[in-house]
Amino acid sequence: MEETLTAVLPLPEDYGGRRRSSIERRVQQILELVEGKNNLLVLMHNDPDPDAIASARALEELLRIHAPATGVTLGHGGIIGRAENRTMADEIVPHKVRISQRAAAAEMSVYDGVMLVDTQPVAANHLLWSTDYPGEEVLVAIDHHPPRRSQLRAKVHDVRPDVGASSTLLCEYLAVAEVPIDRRLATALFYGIKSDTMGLSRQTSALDIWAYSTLRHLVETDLLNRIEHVQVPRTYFRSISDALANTTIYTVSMPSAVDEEDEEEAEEAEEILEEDETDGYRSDLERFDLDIIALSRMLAPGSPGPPTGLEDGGEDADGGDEESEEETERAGDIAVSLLFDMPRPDMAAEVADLLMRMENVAWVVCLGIFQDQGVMSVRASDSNAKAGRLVRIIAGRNGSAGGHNTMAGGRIHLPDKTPAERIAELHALVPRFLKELGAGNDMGVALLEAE
Ligand SMILES: [Mn+2]
Repeated sequence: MEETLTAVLPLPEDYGGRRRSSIERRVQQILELVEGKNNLLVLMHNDPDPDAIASARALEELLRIHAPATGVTLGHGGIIGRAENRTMADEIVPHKVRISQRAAAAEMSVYDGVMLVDTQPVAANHLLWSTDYPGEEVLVAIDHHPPRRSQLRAKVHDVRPDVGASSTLLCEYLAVAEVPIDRRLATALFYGIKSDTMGLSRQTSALDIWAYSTLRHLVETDLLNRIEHVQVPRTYFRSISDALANTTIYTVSMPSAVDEEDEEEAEEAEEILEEDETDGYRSDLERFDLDIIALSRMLAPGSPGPPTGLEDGGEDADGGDEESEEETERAGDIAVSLLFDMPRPDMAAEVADLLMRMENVAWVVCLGIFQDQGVMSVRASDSNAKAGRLVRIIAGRNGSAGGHNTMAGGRIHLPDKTPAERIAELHALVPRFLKELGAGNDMGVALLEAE
């Protein structure tokens, strides 16, 4: 009987009427957009993670309840690699389809509408990027990644970078639209938020705390355990062992080390950032997050205090004012891991998360090769760090990158290169990262040989 329990998520008690009607309006818009559509594609980003999977399933449920005549397909490009994510996909979205990069253009013509979750039209990490599908035709984009400077917007475009997970946004939609959710979906959304925010420890807003605490009572514990503690093949440990053997620890000597930055390179970087950087766009919904800070404290007395990113009064995190610059220069260790020939593209992110557990670590940079691409995964411990900005500088014009202050990723395209040349390219990235992080002169010490 427990398994079939369903519930409409209760909204926060002081959830404002304006806020509610704003979400209601968006739901209404979505329903108008899908009217008469028979074959919609809800598209996750490539190499979907738990947040993308849960968000896709939640949007499907919203449509199933409110637009039952609409056919919906859940799809993604890339590979679901991490064992936890594969298990989650098998349990939560066994009906999803994988669309190959090569067939993307042809396959896209089958659908009469596309919605993006956990990504947005201008991002390079989804299949539309490799087709000529017009981004402004995307019906819906619900995402929490910092937006790029672009006019490209979905028809219903809800992008809130202060929120820790797209699953949180979907919880808000489901609650406002009074869609009852079962324990499986609750578990999926809970794990989506948990994994994107590392259990509310990074990039967390008041809305995340609300969703997390509300979902917690509905979680199917067995299912969550099956996903979170899935067993892995022996080869997994070899990959981790190789990664650790190729990890070097560098130390930021002095905060002033960044002064040595080469002027020319800095100018080039600024140019790239001007094209790509977050433009500080804020959804009109975000400011309402302030309304429920008090509530969130009540809900989660053991939570890590007021969510970061809200105290700055809504200033753009990339504003670069002197004070916060100084705070970010706090010294700490930099762990750099090189992963040659990764079995799957999300290996770099997994190793990066693991290395973040190291004492005194300020930055983790994992660089790997998957097929003909260099994969970068960066983590920072300081919530004011600019990890997204860092990977955009490094990726430059020869790649794609994006992310938040504390977590970011990117790809560098390395076609027409021999395996040895790809490895050389990867090695060449290390001094560039170290220079940006103020450790350009440090020789480093191997992790497994360090004290
Ligand atoms: Mn996400």
